[in-house]
Amino acid sequence: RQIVLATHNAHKVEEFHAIVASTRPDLEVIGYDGPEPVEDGVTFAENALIKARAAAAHTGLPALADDSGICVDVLGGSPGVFSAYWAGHAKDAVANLNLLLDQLADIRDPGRTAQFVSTIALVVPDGDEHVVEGIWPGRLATEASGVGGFGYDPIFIPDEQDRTVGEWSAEEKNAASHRSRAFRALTPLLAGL
Ligand code: ITT
Repeated sequence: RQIVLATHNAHKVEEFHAIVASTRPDLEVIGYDGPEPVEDGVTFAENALIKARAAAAHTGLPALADDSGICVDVLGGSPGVFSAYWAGHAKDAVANLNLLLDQLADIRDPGRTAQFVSTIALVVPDGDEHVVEGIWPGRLATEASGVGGFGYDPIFIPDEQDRTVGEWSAEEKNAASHRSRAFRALTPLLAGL
């Protein structure tokens, strides 16, 4: 069964391929290079639905989209839906995480708590729509470390861990991440596909 993955983020593509291969190897995940809709939702769920609806309409296939980000408690949940552009319009991951480190420069543990959130929308062309969420709680490190993953991974330390996700292998991240948690929540809804 084919399913289209509505993302232009190569890191998400790689992670979804690995997560789907280990849980639903019968699903064939197809990339999406059609028009990119304007993501003007104010929640992860709205943006995930905008992306999945556009891909389902364009391809005629069931479509998955992930809208995700990091939510820092002391910042009231920011960067949240603005995670990709936190330091400006260019999607500059290093500038984004450096700005976040600066914003938390005066905050010590236990005040550095944060969570990664992944919201996945599934849109089936006949009209069925589902939204699920995966949350990965942790805290922000005081400096970046590691070259694994992408985005804020080099400054995020999951609960009960002492290394940033930047220092984890892809397999370790995919077994524990917000994205894999969201995908697990989606599994029963994929059963009919
Ligand atoms: P698409 O919209 O094409 O899927 P995007 O990167 O623009 O790609 P989002 O709008 O969902 O996707 O922004 C997600 C941002 O949140 C991403 O650019 C990172 O800054 C951050 N993020 C999400 N998941 C992450 C992860 O697993 N590790 C590190 N940072 C992550």
